[in-house]
Amino acid sequence: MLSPERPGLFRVLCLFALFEAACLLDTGMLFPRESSSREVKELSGLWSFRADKSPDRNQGFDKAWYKSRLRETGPVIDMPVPASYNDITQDPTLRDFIGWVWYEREVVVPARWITDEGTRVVIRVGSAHYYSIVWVNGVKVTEHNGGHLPFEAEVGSLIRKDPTQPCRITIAVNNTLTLETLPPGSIQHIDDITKYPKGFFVQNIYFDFFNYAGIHRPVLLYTTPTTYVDDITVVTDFLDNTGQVNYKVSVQGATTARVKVTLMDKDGHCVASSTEPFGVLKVVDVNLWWPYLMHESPGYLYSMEVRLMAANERSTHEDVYTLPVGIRTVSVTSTQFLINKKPFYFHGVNKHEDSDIRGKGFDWSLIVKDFNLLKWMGANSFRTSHYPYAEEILQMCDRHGIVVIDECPGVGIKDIRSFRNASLNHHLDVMDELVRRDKNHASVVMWSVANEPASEMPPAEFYFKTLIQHTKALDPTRPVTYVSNSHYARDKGAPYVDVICINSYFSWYHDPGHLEVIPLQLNTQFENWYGKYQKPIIQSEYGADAVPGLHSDPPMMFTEEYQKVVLQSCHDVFDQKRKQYVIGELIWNFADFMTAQGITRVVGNKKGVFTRQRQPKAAAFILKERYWRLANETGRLPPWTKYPCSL
Ligand code: GCB
Repeated sequence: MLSPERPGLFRVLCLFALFEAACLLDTGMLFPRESSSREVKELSGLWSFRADKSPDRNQGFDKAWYKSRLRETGPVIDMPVPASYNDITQDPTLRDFIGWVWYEREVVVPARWITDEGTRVVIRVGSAHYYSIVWVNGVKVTEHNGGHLPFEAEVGSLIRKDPTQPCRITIAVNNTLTLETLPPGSIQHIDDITKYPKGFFVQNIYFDFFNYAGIHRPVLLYTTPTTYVDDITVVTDFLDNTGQVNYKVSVQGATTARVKVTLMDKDGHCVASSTEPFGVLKVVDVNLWWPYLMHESPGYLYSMEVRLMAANERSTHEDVYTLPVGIRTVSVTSTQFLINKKPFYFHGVNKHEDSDIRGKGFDWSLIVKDFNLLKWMGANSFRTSHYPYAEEILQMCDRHGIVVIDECPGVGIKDIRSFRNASLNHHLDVMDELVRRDKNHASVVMWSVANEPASEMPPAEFYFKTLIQHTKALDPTRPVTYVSNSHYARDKGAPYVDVICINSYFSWYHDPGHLEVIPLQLNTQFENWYGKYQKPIIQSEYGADAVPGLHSDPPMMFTEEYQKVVLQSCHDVFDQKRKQYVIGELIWNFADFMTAQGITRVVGNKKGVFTRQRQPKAAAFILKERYWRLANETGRLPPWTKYPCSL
C-alpha cells in the first residue's frame, strides 16, 4: 500500500525498484520526437489494402503476398492509415471481417538515411489491432501480439540493401480474438448446413464495444544515431518548495558515453542539470504539476533534455531527446486519493476511442474536440476504458492537467479457460508494455489491470494477486486497481488492489424502470464494499442509455429524462459518501459508441452524455453543472473559470 508517511525514503526505494523493473524489459519505448539528432517521417495517408477472404484466411501467406507489390498479387483498394478498416467501405463482409488483412505502402527514404551508416532507421507502429506482422522489402522485421500498444523494429540494413528501390512496407493484421488474447474472445464454427452457409463461423466477444480492426495509430519511420538514448525513467517528489526529479537514462549502442541532462522550465530557463546517467535533479521554487481545476495553472511541465555524446575512432555522435516532465506525487490512504499531498476527487468520464467512419482510428480533430468538451463540462479525469489510449492523448492530458486511470485491455475475462497460465503470462507482458510506455506521464495516476473479470471464479485469486503484485513491482509509485462489478459479492482480487473501483447500473440492468431503488441500492453497495475492504472507492461506471431526442415525462427508459434522473439520483448518494470514503465518480460514458449488433443495442451503446457526433444530450448539462460545482468546492480556481457560463 502506498503511504504518504516518510515520503523521502519511500520514494528512493520506489525509484530503485522502478529502475530495476525497467531493466527487466529489453528496450525502451520512448515516443518518437524530432530533435537536432532525430528525424521523423509520418506514413499516414493512403495505403494499398486487401482482406484475405480465402476460406482459411491463409492465402496471403501461402502465396507470399509480402514478397512483391500487393497490387501484383490481386486487387487492392485504398485504405486510410490510421483508421479502422471496418466502416470505410459499403461492404458488410469487410465491416464484420475476421482474419488477416494486408496493408502496403512504398516510401521514398531521404538519401542521407541510406548513405549515413551512423543513422539508425526504425519503423514504429503506434498500434494495430490485433496481431501484426511487418515486412520491409519482403523481409520480416517484427511481429506483435496485441492491439493498443506500439511496436517497432530497426530497418536500416534492409533499406540500404538496394538504395535504388523505394522502401516497401507490408503489414498483415489479424483481428481474431481467442481465449488467450487480451481482450479474450473465441471463434465458433457452426457446421449445421441446414441452417448456416458452409464454413460459417462467428467471433464471440465478452465486451461491449465493436471489435474495430486495422492500423489504428500512426506508422512512422524515425532515426536516431547508432549510439542513442534508448529509455528514460523519471520519478518525481517534492519537499516544501523543492522539487525532485529522480531519473535514469539508458543508452544503447555504446558501453561508454557522456550524458548531459538539463531540466528547463516553461520559459526555457535551466533549473537543474547533471552529467550523470542517473541521479536526482533538485528544483528550487518548484512549479508542481496540478490537475485541471485544482490549481490556477494546471499541467505545468518542465522539459528534460538528455544530450548523449559518444565517440569512436572516426567520429563523434550526439543524440538529443527531450522529455516533458511534470513534478507531482500520488498516494492513497484508506479514505483518500492524494495528489501533491492534497485530497483529489475524480469528477470525470469513461471514454472510448470511437467515432463515425474512423472507428478506433487516431484523429487529431476528434481528440482536440473531446478535450474541449471535457474542459467545458468541468471534468478533471478519465479512465482509459477498456484499453490503453494513444500516447498523444496522454500527452494532451499531461499538458491540460487531465488525470488518467490507465487501463490495460483486460476486459471480458469471463471464461474460466482465460485464467490459465498462457493468458496470465500474456497479461503480464501487456502490463510490462503498458508501464514501459506510460510510466513518465504525470497525468497517469493509477494502473487498472482489468475491467469486470469473473473475479468470483476460483482461479481469479491467484491470477489477480500475481497480476497486481507484478504491476506494483513494475511501478511502485502508482496505486493499482481493477474494476469490479457491484454484484460480485465475493471479489477475489479486491484484497490486493489499492483503490476499489465499482461499476453499477441500478434501475437499468436490475429493476429496470424503478428509479426509486437507486438511493437505497447505491448506499448499500458502498457500505458493503467499504465495510469489507476499508479502501477508498471510485464509482467507476454508472449511467443509462438515452436515444437522443427521445423524451417522456414521467421518465421512461431510453429517454433523455430517464438518463438525467439516473444521474441525479446517484449524485445525491455520492454527495453523502464523498465526505467519507468515495473518492470519485466517472460517468459511463462520455459519448455514444459502436458495439456488436444485439437486441440491447440500438446501433451501439447510447449511454453517452454526448452523441457519437459529440453533441450534448440533456445529461451533459447536468454533469456540467455538477462538475463545476464540485470544482468550485474542492479546487482553487482562477476567477475566470469560476463561472463556466462565461467560457
Ligand atoms: C459495463 C462495462 C462497459 C459497458 C457498460 C454497459 O459494466 O464495463 O463496457 O459498455 O457496462 O453499458 O453495459
